[in-house]
Amino acid sequence: MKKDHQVNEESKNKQLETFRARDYEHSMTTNQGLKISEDEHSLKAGTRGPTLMEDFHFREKMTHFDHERIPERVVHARGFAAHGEFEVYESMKKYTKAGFLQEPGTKTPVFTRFSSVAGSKGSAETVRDARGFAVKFYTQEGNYDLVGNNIPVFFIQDAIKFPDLIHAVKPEPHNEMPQAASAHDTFWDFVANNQESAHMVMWQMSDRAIPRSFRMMEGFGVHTYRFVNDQGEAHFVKFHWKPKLGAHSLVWDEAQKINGKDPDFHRRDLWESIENGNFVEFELGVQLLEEKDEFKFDFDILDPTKLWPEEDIPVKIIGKMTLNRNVDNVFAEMEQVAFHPGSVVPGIDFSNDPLLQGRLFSYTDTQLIRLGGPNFHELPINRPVCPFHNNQRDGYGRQTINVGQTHYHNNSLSNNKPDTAPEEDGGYVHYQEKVEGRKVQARSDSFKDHFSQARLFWNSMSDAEKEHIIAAFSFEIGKVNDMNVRKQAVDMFANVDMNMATQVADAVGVEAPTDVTQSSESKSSPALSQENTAKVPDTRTVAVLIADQFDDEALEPFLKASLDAGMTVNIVSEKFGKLTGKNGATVDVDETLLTVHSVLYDALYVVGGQAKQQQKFDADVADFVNEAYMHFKPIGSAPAAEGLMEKTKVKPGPGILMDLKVSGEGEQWVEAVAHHRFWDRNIYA
Ligand code: HDD
Repeated sequence: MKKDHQVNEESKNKQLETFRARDYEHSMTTNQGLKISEDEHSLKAGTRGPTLMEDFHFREKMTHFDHERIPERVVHARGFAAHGEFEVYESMKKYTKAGFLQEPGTKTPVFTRFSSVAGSKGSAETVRDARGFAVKFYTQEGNYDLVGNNIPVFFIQDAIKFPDLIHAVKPEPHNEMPQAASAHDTFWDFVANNQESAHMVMWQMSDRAIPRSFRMMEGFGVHTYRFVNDQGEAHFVKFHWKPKLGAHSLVWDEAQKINGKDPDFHRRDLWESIENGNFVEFELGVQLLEEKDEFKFDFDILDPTKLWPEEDIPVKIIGKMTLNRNVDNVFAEMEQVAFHPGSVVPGIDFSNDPLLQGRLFSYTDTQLIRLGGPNFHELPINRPVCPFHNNQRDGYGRQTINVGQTHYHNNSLSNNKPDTAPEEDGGYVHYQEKVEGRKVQARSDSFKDHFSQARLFWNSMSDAEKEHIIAAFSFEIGKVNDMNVRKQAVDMFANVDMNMATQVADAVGVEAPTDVTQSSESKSSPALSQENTAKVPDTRTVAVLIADQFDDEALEPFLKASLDAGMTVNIVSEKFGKLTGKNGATVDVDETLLTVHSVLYDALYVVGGQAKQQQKFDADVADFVNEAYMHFKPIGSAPAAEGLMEKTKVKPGPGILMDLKVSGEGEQWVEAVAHHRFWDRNIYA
């Protein structure tokens, strides 16, 4: 029986529709369907008397409310998700029999959740942290979950250490501080005493850990997986998601301020992009390795603290994911979605990476407590779009009414149904890797080099990225109270780069490392630097700082060029309402200098004008501009804003477009915005 993989990408949406309830179209009832006549006053013995037990509506409403929280995810509690589809560009038939990867053009519904790792459910979003990147593909052969991060390596090599890592990074147990931050004693104590973390910590201290947007970060499956084709031949594979908008980051000072100005910055960005029709695109890439090449590298391909340099093993782009639909209900969809790296389809298999092996246990286990029992697969968001049948029964919240006398296998009463499927009919058969070995609790010697790739990463960074890493180490280790832990952490990173560690030592007040040998790795991988990423103006946010009697001749062509290039423009003034230009053009104010802040925008255009409170307006605009300047952002100013600009710190230099009167497509402006940040601006001059 051949399956049709040309799935309608709407299949998941259609399935979800059968569960949607539009309460707002109906009268109120109890959960038993009884119409309710009163929802303001509980049933009392007299208007001033006690509430009566028989008020079943009060009891039901209150009981439900009392139980409406579930445990947050033990990690990745703070996140946001969207629906979309995945489309194949190139058949992977040669490598895998996975049905959804066979034919170019095949579309599969997906649900993708991005998250930060350490913070709790209500934490701010632009913290320094890895970001989760979990994709559920609803294929015709069952759900396939690619549960990755925006960093291609991990802190530890063996899953048994995961509880230790997470205990160390989460708020400290005696005072529950700090929230959503790795800048504290226990994290750095863990790092210094578990040096396998070196490579990932380098990424964590880099700009990668403060992404500008969920839409502007890469995703990685991290582990080595296997593709298996219909001949039973296997390739090792690593998965990559490449954002069409490129990988871009915030500045640390900006990230911290955003956490106050808009703690929902990343989810708002994702939500609004989709609402505005700016659908979010990531291309899926694979690195493929023949089995015979398993031992060809100077690292172990099973070690999750190692990446495969793209220059050595190219990333083949095989398809594209487009996120194009926001959820209807955050709890029902995002909170109840259950990902699991063990959810695979025929043609995708595991490797012996000991981190992956442990994850295969942990995810179902965590859902049992988080979602309250073994039937979480029946929740609408988790249901496969293909049928599912087995002899599993009962348990809390069971919804399926399994009909029939038998629920065991083998049986004769039901003709041995549901029966297993042979491989040729789509039955999953584990890859028959030959394994030999003694039962030992040990780490392979091939996993013991912790610093070469940490240095490869360092070697690959631009000067600006290196500066940011040194500043991040200085901040984080500077927040550690125990001087001994500070010293251990600094010493550890002298293995990566002595000069870097010496600068950090100086900043955090410990002695420079002496007895440490820096890694001799001399290679670099240009693909690891965000300097080499895609730079486009699309969806960049621009604030226009403006008041009445503005220069309409400057504004109009500017707006046109910016909007044509796909930017989102906000008119920001001292108060809401309409502004009128010198020549009579009018413009509506979108935000005020009170409701928004410089850190919430990618770029500024200063137009100025006559404000009601001119002095205050000028001072607020100067603050706005100065922040953007210190955050290396593109700033343009209209000729009439010259006086206003003189009140700011801004000096001519990279990304500063004074007297900007856009004409035509405004190439210079568009290019500046696409450039993202001008790191070569000397902000202290
Ligand atoms: Fe994990 C959640 C990614 C190692 C145990 N993990 C979780 C999520 C992501 C990752 C993206 C959030 C899924 C969602 O949005 O619901 N985890 C990773 C990556 C890892 C990794 C890329 C290393 C390569 N994780 C890892 C290990 C263990 C776990 C080694 C335990 C052995 N992870 C969990 C968990 C979570 C989880 C406790 C918490 C909530 C959940 O699973 O559903 O089971």
